[in-house]
Amino acid sequence: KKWNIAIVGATGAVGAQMIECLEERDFPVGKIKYLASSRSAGEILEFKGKAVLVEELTHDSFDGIDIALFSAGGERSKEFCPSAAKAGAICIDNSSAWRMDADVPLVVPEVNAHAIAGYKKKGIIANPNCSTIQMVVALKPLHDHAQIKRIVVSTYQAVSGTGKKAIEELRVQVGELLNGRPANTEVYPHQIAFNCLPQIDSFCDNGYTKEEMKMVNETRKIMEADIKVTATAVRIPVFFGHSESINIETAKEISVATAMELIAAAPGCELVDDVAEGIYPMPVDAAGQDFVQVGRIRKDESIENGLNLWVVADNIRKGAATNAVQIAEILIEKYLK
Ligand code: A2P
Ligand code: 11C
Repeated sequence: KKWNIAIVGATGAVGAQMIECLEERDFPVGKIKYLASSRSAGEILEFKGKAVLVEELTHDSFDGIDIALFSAGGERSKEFCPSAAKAGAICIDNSSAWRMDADVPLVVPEVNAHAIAGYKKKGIIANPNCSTIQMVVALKPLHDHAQIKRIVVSTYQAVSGTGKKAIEELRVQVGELLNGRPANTEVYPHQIAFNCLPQIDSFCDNGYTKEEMKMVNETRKIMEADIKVTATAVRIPVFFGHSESINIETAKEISVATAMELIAAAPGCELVDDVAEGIYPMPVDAAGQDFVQVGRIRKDESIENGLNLWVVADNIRKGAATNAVQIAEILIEKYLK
């Protein structure tokens, strides 16, 4: 059986990757529909070498669609997922719009694939924030073994997380500054080239950013555990691949050797940890890959049961598009056939 798919935000950074993931993974696509704003309507993109017209997203876009992959920003998801679901399309939404809704499952297949069953309530499945996805993929095997009590995480996030305009902003700023001209800033509140910004998204009343609070709340929902989480999210001038310095405190003791074995065997993880050889995860290596790379595993010697890890993944692939397509694969294999 083949499935009719809509990509909402097909012209965006994540939308383009969703298209590529469907092609690469040979997803059984019947009809494909590309949706974006009126600005891009009429553009021609491709699917498996065939031309596909980009259409304007409207409430009537979803007739005959089985699965709609949304990545056009939270406002569009809030407005259009209900219309898509009403028309019979199951929405897999990459925005933050529905993630914390109790009637919407928030899914990372390696961690809580069983939650997909909850799609029946609203016809929507939420794809977590990229920083959360890579963290829970790496921590799930450690939690199952030693029960994580607390997580302290600092992120080093690529500009592609903000979208295609931010990729362009970094590229242009680097050129301007290298040519002795001032950097023009539009997407970010400050220069991003040769800088780092301890602000991702806007600030909440508690002094944390929304991005930091997503890591707190989404992690607890996906892991289905009462884990304490505190986060600092930082934007750095890297194009693709988010990095994270993660400290965990566990209820039970866990040795570095056991942690390495668990990570090496865990679905979706790749152990990249041989410091004697200078081997550890880096965004330049993780970009273009689907594995979450984990390295620099070492004891936190300041507490009884603690570990430090360095975790890197392609934020557009596993952090967004790949995770969404994996959810769609499980949906058609387990629930829709
Ligand atoms: P468009 O290219 O027409 O603006 P990114 O995250 O890389 O910035 O991409 C955002 C995606 O969301 C793009 O595909 C963009 O389409 C789409 N989008 C933004 N605003 C709207 C809108 N009002 N209606 C439909 N799609 C939108
Ligand atoms: C970033 N994590 O890197 C963000 C992008 O909630 O889906 C994704 C925001 C989200 O800027």
